[in-house]
Amino acid sequence: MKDHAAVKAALRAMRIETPSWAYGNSGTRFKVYAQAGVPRDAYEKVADAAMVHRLTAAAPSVALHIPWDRVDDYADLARFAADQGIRIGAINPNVFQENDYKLGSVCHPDPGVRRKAVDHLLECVDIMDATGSQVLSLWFADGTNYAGQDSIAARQDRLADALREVYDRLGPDQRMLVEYKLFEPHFYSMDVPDWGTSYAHCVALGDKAQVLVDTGHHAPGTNIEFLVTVLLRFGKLGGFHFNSRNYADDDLMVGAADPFQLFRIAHELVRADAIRPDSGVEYMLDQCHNLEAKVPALIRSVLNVQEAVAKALLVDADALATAQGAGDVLGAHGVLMDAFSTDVRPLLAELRTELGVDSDPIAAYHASGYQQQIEAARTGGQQAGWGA
Ligand code: PSV
Ligand code: MN
Repeated sequence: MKDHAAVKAALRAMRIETPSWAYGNSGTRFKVYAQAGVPRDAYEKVADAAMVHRLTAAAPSVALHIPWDRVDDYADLARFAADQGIRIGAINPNVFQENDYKLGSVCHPDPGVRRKAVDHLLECVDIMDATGSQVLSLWFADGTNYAGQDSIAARQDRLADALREVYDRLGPDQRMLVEYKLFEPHFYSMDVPDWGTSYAHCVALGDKAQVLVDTGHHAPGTNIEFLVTVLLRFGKLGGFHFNSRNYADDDLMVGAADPFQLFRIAHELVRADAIRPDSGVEYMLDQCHNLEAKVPALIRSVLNVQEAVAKALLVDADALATAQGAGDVLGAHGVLMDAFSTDVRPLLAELRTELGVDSDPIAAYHASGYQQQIEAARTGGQQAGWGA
């Protein structure tokens, strides 16, 4: 087992980004349940994200989704974030919520719609410039529902052209991450359905393009730690959208459905020394809290990631290598399971005390009065969300 000081040092450095949209109302296609105190604009979302960071000391940035988080002055929003002790993280363009995008965005058969979509992506690079963000996080809802509906090949060409134009606009310190998703909203073909498609486009584009792995975007049974390992090997793992799923893209709290899977992914990340903030791998959450209160759910999610990573950091790498080299199947598996079975909560509590935050951030949230404060203050106006 690694010594605890080294484990704590690695965890102290690790950064987890929360998504602005997880602070808003969400639900399913059947119903969005509104919650009291939900933010009404990007500033209130940033304030909530800052609260998560104040209590965890581990979530110093918040991702924006445009136009959900449109403001008049992005530099001002970035200043507000800095005043609150956090910064603006990835910028996520939204090219899926307008009627024009029914048949796609950058892959749409109509060049006029493609132009509109690419212009929005370029606008998001301007927002990166204004906020200091270094990550453009791309996800395309593009795809088709029926065989023959459109040319799969032509759509790939259109995708490549659009990505190229946006890639060429990126500054020297900016990157684009290309997220894939097996299905939804389309059910016959998606234009970026898997990590192979994303990887191939990123390789063609160059070093500033990398793959984003959303843990909810795979076929059931996919070995996510395997593809993470391959992407790491080729320097093409740009980051994660962490969440957990039981069925499809459930967007439940990370580590809730399958903590062992999260640990297995974390083990590969630790092995590749990719937990460091300068590793180039972005640790972002992408979740929807349909039933549970948003801010404590995001705190819980940050803690869940830390628990998985702490266990992965505890893996005895020497013992594992020895057992693997000797072909000791049960011994090697046992080394991993020993780490997974360790209760890391005392170690994390100790770390938090050293960092000057409460050893139990969720209890600290409930004791803080913040929830009552936002519920009292955020009345009137339009709550952020998917139509509550
Ligand atoms: C798509 O399902 C996705 O994972 C993308 O990252 C979007 O930006 C996000 O969800 C919207 O909630
Ligand atoms: Mn995602």
